[in-house]
Formats: sequence, structure tokens, C-alpha cells
Amino acid sequence: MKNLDEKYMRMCFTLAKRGKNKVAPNPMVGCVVLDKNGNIVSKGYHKKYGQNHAERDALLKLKNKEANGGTIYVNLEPCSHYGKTPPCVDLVIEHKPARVVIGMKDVNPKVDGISKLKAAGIQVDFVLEKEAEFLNRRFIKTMTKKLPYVVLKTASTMDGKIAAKTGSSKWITSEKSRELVYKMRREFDCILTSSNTVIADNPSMSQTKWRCVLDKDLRTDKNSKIYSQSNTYIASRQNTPLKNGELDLEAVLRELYKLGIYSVFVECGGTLAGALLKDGLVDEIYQFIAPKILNDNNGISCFNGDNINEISEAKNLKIYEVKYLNPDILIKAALSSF
Ligand code: AOF
Ligand code: ZN
Repeated sequence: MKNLDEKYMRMCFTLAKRGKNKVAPNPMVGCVVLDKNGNIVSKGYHKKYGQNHAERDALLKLKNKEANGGTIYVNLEPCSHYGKTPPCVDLVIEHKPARVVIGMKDVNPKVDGISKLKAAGIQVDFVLEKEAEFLNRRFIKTMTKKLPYVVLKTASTMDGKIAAKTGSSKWITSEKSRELVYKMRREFDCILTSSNTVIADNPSMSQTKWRCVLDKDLRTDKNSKIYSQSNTYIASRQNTPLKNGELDLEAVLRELYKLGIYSVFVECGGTLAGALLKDGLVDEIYQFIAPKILNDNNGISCFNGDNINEISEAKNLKIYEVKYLNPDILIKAALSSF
């Protein structure tokens, strides 16, 4: 039973991923329906923000109540609230399955589908909870913290340097890696960068709907390429509170969330990267590492910080993907404990 449950839950994950980049800030959800003999009778998924939830998509395809006495797999607890669509849990109960297998409990405080299922006499089981949470890590963050999901990209030598002491940095990683970065940007609502990066590199960062420049003292040139795009938010001391003399980074992220920005890709130098990390505002790091060693203590580090005496104070990450891009590597690592 457990193996079969895992098999069908993984099928839900695969279906759910078809909604990637189309459903945010809502979760990616897939659903698989078995009849009482264990045959798949329907599948569905959440296709686009505001459209039918996965359970509704799957169950509406059934003509003859084939789920009666069967099993419904869904990677997120069925909803019980009236949102853009009526509660999925009512539709699930109408179909009279014997069992509902869920990946993770919904973190949306409006939702309590599990109690309703149990009250209707339906057996509820959980399977692959950690994987289900990892799949919807962006949804969990935005729903529980009301902050965008933050991924910080950095590209360094093998000794963790993003530039020589003179600022010389072109190029550390290969063209192939840099092209991959352009593609990655499309998976985010906003690119966040610093005035230093705008001044040093004059990037256009045109692949996302939004851009945000942290420019406390409004030092950047208004003719910089990044300002030729619409939707560029400049955080400065005029619109953002200060914390220890610097822009309060959490306040900036809250402001971005209010603008409807649910995911942020940070591309910046060591100062901002180190500050975001120190404030606990980073969810993931994408680190490109080139097969180069600078071999100079004064080279510029990926993450600037200070006052760390013990290795036990280091940030712990979980690497979930390593890609050999030849000649570089890409490490994707999460800071939360998935
Ligand atoms: C989805 N897709 O497949 C499931 C969701 O904004 P609404 O009315 O569509 O409701 C969104 C909430 O519904 C969402 O935050 C989550 O708690 C729950 N389940 N949402 O978009 C789905 N199953
Ligand atoms: Zn629903």
C-alpha cells in the first residue's frame, strides 16, 4: 500500500509541476483518482492562477461516480473555503471515496479540509509529506510569511570570489552559465539588485515583470538600462526605513510583496548578498562555481559579513541539485530545513 501510495503521490507531483510559473502565488497541485478496484479513472491539476483546483479538474471529468469506494490522491489538503471556486472538499465528499491520500496539510489558515473528510467517514492518510512541502516551498513561504520567496544567485571562483580586489570580474563563469541565468530569471516575478551592481555593470534585467534597485542615496544614473524598463521599483531612504544606517531589507521585501511580487531573484555583489543572508531573508542560493582559483585574500567574496567566531555559527544549507555545466557547476541549495 505504501509503495502504491508513493507511486500515485509522485504522479500528483508530476501533474502539479505542469502548473509551474502559471499558478503563483497559489500552490502547484495535482490529483489522481482511483476506482474501488485500484484503476486510475481520472487525473487533474491546477493549470492557471484562479482556475479550477486540481481535485475539481480531476473529479469533473468523471461521468459515472467512478471514485465511489476508491482513492483520491492529492498533494495538498483539499480546500474547504469559498475562494475563486467552491470548496473542493465538498466535491470530494460527494464522490464518496473510501480514502483520500494527501501530501501536505494546507498552510492557508482558511483551509480545514481534513476534519471535513474525517467527519464524512473518509479515511485520510499522508504520504511523502517532506517532498510535498518542498514542491510548494514558495507557496508555504508567501502564505505564512507574507514575504516573497528569495533566491540569491552568485557566481564565484572555487575560492568563493566574485571579483578581484580591483573589481575585475568579467568573466568568471562561462557564457553557457550566463545564458542559463537569463533563463532562470523568467521563473521569478522580480530581480533585485544593488546600486553598486547597476553602476558597475549597467544590466538591463529585462526578463522579469519587475525589477528592484536598492539605492539608498539615489546614486544610480537615471539613464541606466534598468530604468528603461517599466516596473522598476527603487528603494531609497525616501521610501524605506533604515536599519543600522542601511535600508531595512525586510521592509523592502514587504513592499515588493504588496506590489504582488511573490518571488525575487537576487543578483548582486557580496555586500547585499551578505546582508540578506545575515538578516535571514534568503530562502535559496543558486551558486555557479567556475574552475578558477583567484588565490588572493583581498579578492571580493560572495558574502560579506563579520564577527563569526565559531564554525557552528555558519549557515547550514541543504543542497538539492548539482548540475555539471562544463566547465562550471551549479549548486542549488535551500536554507530552510526541507
Ligand atoms: C489552488 N489550486 O489545486 C488547490 C488550492 O484563490 P483560490 O480561491 O483559488 O484558493 C486558493 C487556495 O486554495 C490556496 O491558497 C490553497 O490554500 C487552496 N488549494 N489552490 O490554487 C489547487 N488545491
Ligand atoms: Zn480547492
